Amino acid sequence: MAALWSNISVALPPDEAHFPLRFGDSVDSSVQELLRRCRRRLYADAAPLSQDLALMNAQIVTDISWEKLNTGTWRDVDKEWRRVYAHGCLFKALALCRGDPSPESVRQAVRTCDMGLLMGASIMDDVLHRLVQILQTEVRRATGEEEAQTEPVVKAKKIKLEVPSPPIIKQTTAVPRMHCPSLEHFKANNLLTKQPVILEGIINHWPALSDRRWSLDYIRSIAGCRTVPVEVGSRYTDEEWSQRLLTVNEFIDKYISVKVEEEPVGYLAQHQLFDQIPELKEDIRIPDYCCLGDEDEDNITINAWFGPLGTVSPLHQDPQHNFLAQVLGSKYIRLYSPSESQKLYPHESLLLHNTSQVEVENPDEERFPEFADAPYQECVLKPGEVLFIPTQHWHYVRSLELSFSVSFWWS
Ligand SMILES: O=C(O)CCC(=O)C(=O)O
Repeated sequence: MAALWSNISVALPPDEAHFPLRFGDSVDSSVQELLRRCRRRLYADAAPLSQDLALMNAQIVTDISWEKLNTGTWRDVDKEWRRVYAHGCLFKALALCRGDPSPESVRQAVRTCDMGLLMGASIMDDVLHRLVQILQTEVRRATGEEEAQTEPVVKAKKIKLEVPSPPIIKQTTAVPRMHCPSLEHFKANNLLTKQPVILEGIINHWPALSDRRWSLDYIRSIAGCRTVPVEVGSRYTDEEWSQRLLTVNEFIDKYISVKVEEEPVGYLAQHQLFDQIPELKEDIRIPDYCCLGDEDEDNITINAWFGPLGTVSPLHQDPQHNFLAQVLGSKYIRLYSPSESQKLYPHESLLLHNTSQVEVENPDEERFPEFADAPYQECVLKPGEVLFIPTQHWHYVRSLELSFSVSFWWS
């Protein structure tokens, strides 16, 4: 474990004088003083009592700043308090790893870094990213040792995937398919005309589909100990829908490795996942066709959609073009042109105005009589296939089995 601290030290400024702690006036001077104390202890000796105090100070900073982050709307949260929170998480994670930390303390430190990454602002050239990578390597090493020491046992929860027969797609409604069209062909026939299409053969070279093929075991090994927000509930329009913070391992154990009817559906639908866990981002590539857009690569939003059989994204539309790439499992997708919006009965509220009130596969014909008249296209998207969803096209998505998709929103 001494090796762990020396690896961590390399990621930190060499001494107190090079460790910046500057905050705006909105941050109380007592909190700034606490942060200075955390810094002092970091470069002082590693005696247990000193570390207990370091942990206590850091905990007070995270508690106070957490209150500030959770008051009012997120938009109005003062960025300085997000910086304070990130610093608090940094000092807390460091205090947890000082001396001879137990594997559980290191796991807790990973969780603390993730909280800082999710809720805090980026600080000190992304120090939390660098720290979490070092800690993750340690968790993997410790987990490997633990597994080697335990007798092999039959895994408690066997993955039970019930694959229903996929819906039959009629020729008249099927989304057309193309194999590796040229950029010019795609631009003329799909982008400019806003026509959906399934692109085949364009992501087979992704490591996620070849030499680092994504599977539950692979995802556990890369991201198992990381804490991520998970959507709980069958769809985001339901009253009881909520978000929870879980590690990827907890998410898999609770929502994926069980029979779907026994548990509420959990969906890891995340805009930040690939920034939070760059190792996963290395397994995918931005489709070349995105270069036809007006914006540069940094403005492309990459989303992860990881969940069990039965996740549903209600019929909705988004303000950008979308390449929805299927990596694991398959999904049933229904598309409606924006010109059909009236027949799709969008919610009245501003917040949900981009979402239809209709349950696509079980519509209430009395409340939504015109829905049945809206023409649509549909498909079953399989691993290695990419669906182009033009901007504002309504889309409904249901996973037919354990599934991981990656979407790219671009303009
Ligand atoms: O895969 C899903 O469940 C939803 C995908 C989606 O809505 C999107 O990429 O915009």
